[in-house]
Amino acid sequence: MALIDIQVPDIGDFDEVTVIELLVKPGDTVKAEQSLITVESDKASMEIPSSHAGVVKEIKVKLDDKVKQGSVVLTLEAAGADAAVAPAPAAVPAPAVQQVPAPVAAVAAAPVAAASGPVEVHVPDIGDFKDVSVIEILVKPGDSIKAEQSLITVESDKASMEIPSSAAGVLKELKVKLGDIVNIGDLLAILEGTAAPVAAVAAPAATAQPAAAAASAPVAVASVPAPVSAPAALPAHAPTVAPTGNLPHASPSVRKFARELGVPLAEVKGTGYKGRITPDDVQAFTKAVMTGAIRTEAQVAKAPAPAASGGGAGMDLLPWPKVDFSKFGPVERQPLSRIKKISGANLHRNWVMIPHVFNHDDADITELEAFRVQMNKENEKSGVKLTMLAFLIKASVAALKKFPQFNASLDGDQLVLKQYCHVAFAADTPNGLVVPVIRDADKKGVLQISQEMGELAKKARDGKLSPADMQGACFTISSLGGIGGRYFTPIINAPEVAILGVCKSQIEPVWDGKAFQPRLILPLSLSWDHRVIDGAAAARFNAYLGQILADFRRVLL
Ligand code: CAO
Repeated sequence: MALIDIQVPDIGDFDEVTVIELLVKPGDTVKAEQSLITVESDKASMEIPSSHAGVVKEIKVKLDDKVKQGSVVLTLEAAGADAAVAPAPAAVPAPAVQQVPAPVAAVAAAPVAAASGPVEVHVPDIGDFKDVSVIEILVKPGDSIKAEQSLITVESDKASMEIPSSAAGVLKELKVKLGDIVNIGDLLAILEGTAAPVAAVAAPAATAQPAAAAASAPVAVASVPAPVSAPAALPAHAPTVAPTGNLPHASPSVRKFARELGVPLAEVKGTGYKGRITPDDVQAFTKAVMTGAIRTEAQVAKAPAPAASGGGAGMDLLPWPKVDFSKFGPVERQPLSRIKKISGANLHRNWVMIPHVFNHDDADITELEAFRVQMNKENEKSGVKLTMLAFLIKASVAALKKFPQFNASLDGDQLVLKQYCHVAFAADTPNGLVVPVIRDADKKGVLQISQEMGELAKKARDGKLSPADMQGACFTISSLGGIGGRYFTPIINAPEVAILGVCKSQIEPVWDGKAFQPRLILPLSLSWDHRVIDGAAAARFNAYLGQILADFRRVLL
């Protein structure tokens, strides 16, 4: 198998063109004359075909590279008969657009216009291209046209090109419309006014270009096989779709304009003929990005993952710091537990999406704790221990009944007020945090709640909670009372709208109007969703909770 360098063939007067699309990748099997890359000048885009069949070994160009005749595009491992001719890459077929003259050349070749009166502008020599479609009209009657200004864009199955005016003047009449098929010599437009002889504007170097191109490119365009499917270079794919490696449907000047502005054309919705992207589309896209109405895919990719399935705030945060901790000392890596991964994602979403506010308060539980201790002494033999958390659940139920907006969830623009009262409690387990639910806590006594809590806490520690054990909560309590601390700010367990954090009670001096009394004070921390709950309601909720805990008889009221 011989390795062949596939080079850019004679592309006429195009000195240097930009690689705008790679159509193959290493490992691809290509046929002779199959398009390998698309290149673009400021007036035309064209595909560069392979001179041989074989397997692509290495691509030698990348996007935005400038190439010209003789530049190596890729290395091919030639197949079959091609291998035999491998050493002779000179037999490069002409690129699809090879015989399309540079527009300037076309200007030069056009008849010289009269200095005044109507001037006819015809389709210049566009090489071997026959029956090309008008895909874009770039001017309208009444426009002042400069010599060499592009009038229309035409497209063959391999290239699109802009056809310039051979004279200056005011456009009186356009003789073609979108979708028309045109050929060399067809009347394109009539100008009047200050017509300028084209000889004055034609680039002399370009004058001989069509002929030179034709001469240096004996392989006729006709020998380039028609593409198997839709035109490969300019597919009319939905512009909103992520880039697929195909070019968006836009003329070279529009693409140049987009490049200058840094607009990703693949994301622009074309409103032109057959979905083509117009300069206005590029401008509208730029404006929309600048005003924040839309984000480019690059911006979206840089932003963190959406916080919830319903979309989320894409915050342009800095990437997470990557630190090689071993530089600073020995480390050990442990994978996160399944629970930590799941709860972490939920906590993150809830923290980011819910506007949390925190209220802290104190409850005097002196009498309640004395009652609890006494009850536990009396019921020692029952095996069920009354816990402070069970009292807190029962007290919360009373507060939820009094302030129904705490027993609610947001659903779009609606508040779902729940007629039931399931209360969850956070349980610390060796594998991470879980949140089992006491169902219908409003229908249960503190003893039953204590018992169920004990069972659920055990199940949690044993990793045996079922999904049903952790669903349907209206409100959650997170108690660190058995551990310590004063106050904290628990994260709301969405779609609930509030969570109560409880810390360790301790004896504190409380002024009774005459003297300081030693009282058992329980610190309460309420986190609430400000979209649903107001600060005053939160303060009332906490105060009411405090009153109940101070005198549990109020639960009966
Ligand atoms: N103040 C002072 N002491 C308290 C107290 C409080 N608020 N709450 C409990 N205690 C005491 C109990 O009386 C008990 O003491 P005794 O053994 O002398 O009776 C001791 O602390 C241990 O209580 P406990 O923690 O076993 O029981 P509990 O009912 O208070 O809590 C459970 C059960 C499952 C909630 C708890 O084990 C737990 O997992 N807590 C951690 C929850 C958590 O991680 N929250 C943070 C989540 S982040 O939002």
